[in-house]
Amino acid sequence: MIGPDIQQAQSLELLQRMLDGDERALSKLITLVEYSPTVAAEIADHTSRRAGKSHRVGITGPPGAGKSTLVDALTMLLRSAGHTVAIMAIDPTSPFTGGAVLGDRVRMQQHYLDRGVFIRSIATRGASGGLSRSVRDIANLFDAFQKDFILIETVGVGQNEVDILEEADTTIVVLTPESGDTMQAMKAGLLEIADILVVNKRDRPGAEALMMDLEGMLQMSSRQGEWHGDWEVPVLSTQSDHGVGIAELLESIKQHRLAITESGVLNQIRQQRRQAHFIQLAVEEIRRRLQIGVSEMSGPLGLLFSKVLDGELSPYSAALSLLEDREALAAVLTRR
Ligand SMILES: Nc1nc2c(ncn2[C@@H]2O[C@H](COP(=O)(O)OP(=O)(O)O)[C@@H](O)[C@H]2O)c(=O)[nH]1
Ligand SMILES: [Mg+2]
Repeated sequence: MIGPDIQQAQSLELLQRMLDGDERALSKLITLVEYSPTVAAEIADHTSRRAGKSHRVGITGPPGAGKSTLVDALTMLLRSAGHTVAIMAIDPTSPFTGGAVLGDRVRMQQHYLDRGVFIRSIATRGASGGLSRSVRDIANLFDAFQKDFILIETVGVGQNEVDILEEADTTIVVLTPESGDTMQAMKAGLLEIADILVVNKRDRPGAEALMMDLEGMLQMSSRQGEWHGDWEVPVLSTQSDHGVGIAELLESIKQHRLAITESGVLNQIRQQRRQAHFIQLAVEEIRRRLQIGVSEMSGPLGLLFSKVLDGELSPYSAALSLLEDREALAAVLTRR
């Protein structure tokens, strides 16, 4: 067990080395940040001042749709255009999908030899303080490290994915002509969050029909709103394992970035993200302090809380009177 002071000194030293361009320091820092929200908090001021340059691209879609293959092809193209890339692969810890991850690793191995690419897997389980917390903090590290593009590949389709994709500036939803995908993605609300729709495996039968279905769904969907500016979601097709359609995809990503930058939407989503993050952290901290206060059962809060336990006060009115009782509230909030 390392003491908190040593840990803090260590993380600040690693941070300095990382900011000087040391990839090994970046790697160690990611591990620290992933497992310790405290470390993440300690370095956050330093990283957030330097963040904002990277473009964050989220790639989601059902397992087997070809997300990893697509990320791979996109990375090669980005590298050949001289951009630096960081890849965050959300690793499922489920035994059912474990095999696919191994395949991803082998394929992505080629990029490990390339210093312009940094690859990191993030476990879906074990991340302290939640997966979205880790993704956000690690993306900020990549950003501070001045990567041009951060590609975030999620595992599948679900609420977890939607939460993670809050971090993305551009969200790509990958589907295939294979049956079942589309309905599942629709149910998970993926069409609502897509900035670019990709039909991968266009060499397979049904690709054209799927593209037309998607076009139709987009026309009917309610997603056109101020949030997305006047960006029109394109439906593209790719054959990722042969690099087909990837140049068009990259062009579309760049156009989306340009559109949201010029319309001010990028700035707006980044501010909303910071606001949501601020509220979330404040609420978590207040909850933590309140919990300590409640468990100690002393002072004005203890008095109030014992009335709740006895049934003399309902939790409703106790909660409201706590907020109106300055003394009790101060006793809670100033606790550490
Ligand atoms: N036929 C065909 N197969 C593809 C294409 N893209 C990827 N694949 C294959 O689909 C399988 C799943 O791909 P993967 O990238 O691991 O999917 P992920 O689970 O979404 O990350 C792999 O065997 C790929 O080689 C494509 O465009 N056409
Ligand atoms: Mg994958």
